[in-house]
Amino acid sequence: MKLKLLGLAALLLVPGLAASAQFDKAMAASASLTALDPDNDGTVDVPEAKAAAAKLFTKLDPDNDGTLDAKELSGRVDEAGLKAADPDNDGTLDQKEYEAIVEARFKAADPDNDGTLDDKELTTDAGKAFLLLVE
Ligand SMILES: [Ca+2]
Ligand SMILES: [Ca+2]
Ligand SMILES: [Ca+2]
Repeated sequence: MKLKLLGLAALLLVPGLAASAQFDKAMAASASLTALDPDNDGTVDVPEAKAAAAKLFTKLDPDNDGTLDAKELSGRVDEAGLKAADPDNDGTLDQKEYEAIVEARFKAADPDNDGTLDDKELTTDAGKAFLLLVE
């Protein structure tokens, strides 16, 4: 059910770029990219990143209290990162705070600034840091 929803959201949000070059790119995509790219255009855009992050957030939050503490984050966000992303300073991240880190890492991993991450961008250090939060 969730997957269906994600697909629908992607359909609504992705502009009609139906180039065969993109299809080729998608065919050569890594497993990470494939999982993050429900619309199969060969790149991860912000809505796709947020959808994946929301899914992982739920998975990381077994006590279901709507926040992630350092233990639940298990190294995905280090102590300094947690502090920086936690303005209310309660030692946990709620989904919005988590999303903010995802967006920051997305931007850091997108040096060409086209608003999408391709397979190559995902393999950089910044790309890997981003992947930690979404898969
Ligand atoms: Ca995509
Ligand atoms: Ca929790
Ligand atoms: Ca890019």
